[in-house]
This record gives sequence, structure tokens and C-alpha cells, in this order.
Amino acid sequence: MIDRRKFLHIPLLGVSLVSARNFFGQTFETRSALKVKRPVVVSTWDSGITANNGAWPILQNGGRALDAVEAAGRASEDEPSCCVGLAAWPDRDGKVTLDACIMDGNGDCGGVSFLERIKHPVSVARKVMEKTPHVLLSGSGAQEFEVANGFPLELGELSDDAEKEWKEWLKKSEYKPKANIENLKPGLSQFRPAFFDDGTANHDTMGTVAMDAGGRLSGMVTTSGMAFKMRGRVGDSPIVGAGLFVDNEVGAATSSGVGEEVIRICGTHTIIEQMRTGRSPEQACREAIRRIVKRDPAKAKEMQVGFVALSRTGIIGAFSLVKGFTFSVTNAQYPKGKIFEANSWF
Ligand code: SD4
Repeated sequence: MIDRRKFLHIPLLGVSLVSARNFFGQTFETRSALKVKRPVVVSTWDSGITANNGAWPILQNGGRALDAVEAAGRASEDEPSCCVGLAAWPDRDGKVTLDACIMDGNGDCGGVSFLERIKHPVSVARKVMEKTPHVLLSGSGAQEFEVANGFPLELGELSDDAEKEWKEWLKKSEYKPKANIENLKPGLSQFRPAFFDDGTANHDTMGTVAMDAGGRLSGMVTTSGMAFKMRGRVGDSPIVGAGLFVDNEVGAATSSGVGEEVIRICGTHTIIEQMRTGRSPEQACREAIRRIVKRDPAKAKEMQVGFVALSRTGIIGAFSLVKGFTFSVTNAQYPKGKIFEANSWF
């Protein structure tokens, strides 16, 4: 594919390039590179503000990035409107199944997938990392491990809104993720653009990366996966190197969107390795997106994948397939969090 944008994306540190209108009619700044001071936390989507709010008090008080990203995941899982936990949309059989992972900048990592009736999968992922010789536990085994570690089993019933949407979906049973709106808060139909009262859209995957005051990096992802997925389907989120990769020598990256596409190109690992060779975070995210586009340009136009990366030198960059991928940044400069929109291929 001819790379028409090659000369347009010149990294300009801290310079606002455009103020774009996103899919939902909101306007966020788009920057090719944002230089930030540590400590800092960065999360996918507008709803990343909730995650960042969970992490920021820890970072602000000199805490570890690892504790901060776990708190970010828990804050999202606790907040029904974030839609990443048990209040989220179910699979096509009507069951909410959750995926999560967590990773430290020294290569320690843990994940859980296809987990049911667990309120805080991110904390179970951390236990997998710290208490087992393994990296990923799945399904009933993950659930048994979680119970043995003192986490309670929740009832596992659908929220009223999620049940309504699922029954509506069953009428056609069509699995067709739509860019940026494939994962909305239950109660807001996936078949029309939807807004919260403040105009934001919501997503069912929260990816967070953080750098603490000491320069240590960590990240986490927590999700209910794509709405109405096949039972047993696992996306990119719990897979280290796909939905999340962190290396203190280079930086941290996370993803959101159609997980199958991210897994196929080992998305976040690709980004960190690109950054290792000297590419900026945005250039590295763009290269990962290019590999997705190359495989099937027509299909890539119709869906969303977004990556965001933070370098160990404090530069944030992002890139997505189509317009509308936003990310939230919180640090001393933006203590309440600020939302930016990524540049996109299409
Ligand atoms: C998945 N990547 O399970 C997730 C979905 C997602 O916003 O990011 N939704 O494929």
C-alpha cells in the first residue's frame, strides 16, 4: 500500500496539530507526540478518566506504577458505566466472561481469561503473576484459583440493561462489531451512535499504562471482550504482547478494538520493539496499524483498533485505524485528566 501520509506525521513535541471532531461529535486535541512529566498514567478511551482517577492518588503519593495500574483496573471494574466488569455485555449465550492482564516493566506478568463471576479480574491477574509459576489462567481453573485466594464469587447475573440489549441482539444474532460503537454501555443500543449525558461514548476495554516517580513502568488491561462474542472466545486483552506490553528499557503500550486483529500482529510487542529501534511512540503505533491495514484494507476501514504508548522518556503517542480513538492522560499538569484523540489511518 502506498503510504500517502508518510510526510505528514512529523513528531512535534507538545505542539497541538489539529483539533478534530470525533465520531460522537466531540472535539479533542490531536497531537503527534505529547511530552509529559512523570508520574503519569494513560488509559484508553474517554472513560479512561475513571481508571486514571483510581491510579493517580497512588502515583501522586510516590507509589509504584504496578499498584497504580491495578487500582486503575479496579476503579473501572467498579464503575458500571465503564462497562468492563460484571455489568458489561455478555457473550452470545448471555454470560459475562472477563479477560485481564497486568505487567511490570521488568517482564513480570499475569493474566486471566474466560473468567466468570469475578468482580476484579485485574487483581486475580496480579495474583497469577505473583503467586504462581504461570502467566495465564483460564476459565474454571482461573475461577478456582481466585476463590482459593479469597476472592468472592459474585452471582453472575446480567444487569437489566445488558439483558435487554442481549435479547434485542438475539433477534438477529449478527456479530458485526462497529468502529468505536461496538462496545457501548448496556442500555445504549450498539446499533446506533450513543452518548452519555456528557456526550462521551463508552467502551468495554480499559487499557492503562503508567510511569511512577521513580521511572518504573507498568500496565494493565481489563475487559468483558467484544459484545456477543462466541462462548469461550478470548481477545487480545489478557495476552501479553497483544493487548499489553511493558519494558522498562523502552516503554509501555496497550490496545483496544477488535482483538483478533491485534493478536495477529502481536500488536503491543510490535510497538515496543519499534520504539526500541528509535521510532517515536506514535510512529510505532502507526506501524502496528499499518500491518493490520496491509492484511485486508477493505475490512480494516470498517472496524476500530487503537494503540497508545508511553516511552520511558515520557512521550505519549497513539494511532488508530479509523477516527474516534481517544485516550486519557493524568499527571501533575492534568490532575483531573485530559482527553486526546489519536491520529488515524483512515
Ligand atoms: C477484545 N480488545 O476483546 C477487546 C475489545 C475492546 O473496546 O477493546 N473493546 O477484543
